[in-house]
Amino acid sequence: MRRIVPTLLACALVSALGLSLTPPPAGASATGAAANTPAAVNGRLKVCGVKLCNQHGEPVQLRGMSSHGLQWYSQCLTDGSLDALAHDWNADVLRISLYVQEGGYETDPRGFTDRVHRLIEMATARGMYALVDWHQLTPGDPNHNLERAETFFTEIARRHRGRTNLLYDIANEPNGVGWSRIKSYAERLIPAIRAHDPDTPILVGTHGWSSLGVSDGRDERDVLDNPVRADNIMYTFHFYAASHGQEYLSALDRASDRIPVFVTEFGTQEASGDGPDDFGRAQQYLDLMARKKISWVNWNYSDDHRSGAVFEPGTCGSGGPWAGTASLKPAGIGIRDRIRTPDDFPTD
Ligand code: IDC
Repeated sequence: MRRIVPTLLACALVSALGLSLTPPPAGASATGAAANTPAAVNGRLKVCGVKLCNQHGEPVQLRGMSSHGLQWYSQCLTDGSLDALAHDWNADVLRISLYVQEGGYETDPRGFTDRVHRLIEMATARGMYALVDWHQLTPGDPNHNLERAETFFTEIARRHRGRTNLLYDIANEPNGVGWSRIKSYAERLIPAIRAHDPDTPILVGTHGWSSLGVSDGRDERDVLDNPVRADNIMYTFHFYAASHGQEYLSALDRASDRIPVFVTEFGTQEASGDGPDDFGRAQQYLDLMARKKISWVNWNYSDDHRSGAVFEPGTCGSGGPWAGTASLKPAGIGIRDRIRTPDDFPTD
């Protein structure tokens, strides 16, 4: 509500004064975002040193949710569920998780690209950032999907380049492949995107399932020694609190002093996205990310049976209830509480 009220007041004022509503309409920016929302307050994001900065050049931390795979859980992404995400959870960002394999993009490029267009519009209408996630996973070498990624991101970049509320995640979780192969993938794909959209920050997955190499017995030095040659990029880090302990936490802490890091996926449970939650360990990560303004996205906004899906099974099929905690699993209750805490978005 606190984000909606000023919009309604502004609309009432405008109509009381008989002002013209075009263009842009009251309560919306030129990009179509609602006023007084995370996307309107912060505007276009830009990587500044090792932080993510808003349009005022100030570091910000975004917090939000990832969808589950669009090929499985599109029914959890409705007007009602996204209203709840934006206005009840107060999320800043929706990660749109487009699997490439496993029945995803490769089976119907046109249909899935259109679905992503629509979800970008739905996130935008609610004042959230839209994080477009190219969810390659198996095979783990992102080069396997390079041509598909060029086709997909070219269309996304051409269509949405005027928006200021986008982020691109070009490789969800590279695995079974060394850092240098991921770097060369990024250095081929990034220019293809930049040709159409020079300004949107681009997030690059790291080796070992986006663990900065830790899951492969390596670490962030591979990236530090051989960074991607591109501006306005960040590196991604994923963790699952019940599986990934101090070694991962320390790597995130060290790396985020040296390179821009965005946690595009994490869970409070095991790496399977299931099993018992470890809220104590998760809290250590959340505290670290708050202190260093590391943006994060939690997995996932669906009613899958696994413990990491925030809704109880059956919620999406019955259309909610979306707001409040009635339909939430324990992980969902915890993560909603955390996302709802006030944002700290400096404006000068
Ligand atoms: C899991 C889903 C599960 C699905 C599986 C298929 O929870 O329903 O069957 O993917 O690949 C990741 C991946 C993410 C995983 C998630 C949980 O990015 O796709 O989702 N996870 O295992 N990395 C670490 C954990």
